[in-house]
Amino acid sequence: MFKCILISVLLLAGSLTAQTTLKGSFEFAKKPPYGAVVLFGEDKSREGKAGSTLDQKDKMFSKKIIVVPKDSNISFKNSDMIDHNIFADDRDSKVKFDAGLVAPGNDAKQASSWAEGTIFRVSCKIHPKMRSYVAVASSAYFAEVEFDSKIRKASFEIKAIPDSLTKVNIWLPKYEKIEVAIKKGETKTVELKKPGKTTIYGKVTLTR
Ligand SMILES: [Cu+2]
Repeated sequence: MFKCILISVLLLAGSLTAQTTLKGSFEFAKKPPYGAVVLFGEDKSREGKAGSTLDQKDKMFSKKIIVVPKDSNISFKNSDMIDHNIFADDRDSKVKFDAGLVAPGNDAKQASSWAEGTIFRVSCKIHPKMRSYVAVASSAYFAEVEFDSKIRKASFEIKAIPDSLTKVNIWLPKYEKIEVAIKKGETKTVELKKPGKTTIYGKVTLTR
């Protein structure tokens, strides 16, 4: 009996230490994009599970970028006192839909059947300045990173990452997708580029 408890405690301690935190920071030379998504793409445990909510308040989307699992849904909520519309007509990803008018206090649900890794822009036809990005990712280990056009720097953290996950994926709208292997105790810096271009727009430093 005692031996059994001792083994359980040891197993529990083992599983606790087999987790790490990823800390990272972005830095851009000029105006940054809206946001970035950093994730451990090997994990797909949220696929088909609970959806994500993107709210609208004060004529703004509540997030600049949002992660939504594949085969789930995204709920566009309206917390303003005025009507909003949500649509996507994204040239790069070919995502196209129009959720119609969303009245104050209501929401519109959109199924997320897009492929893992899809990133697209959503906007409001009534308020052309409103903009946000949706990234389709089913990992439970991710960070939604928002950038301020004036600050040009942002940091993030992903906690309780199992040691079995070794690859970090970094996605930014209109940028080249990055995959980098990182183990416990390592620090790596990666350059941020756009497809077909040699210009370095910024960098991201990761420490695990
Ligand atoms: Cu609007």
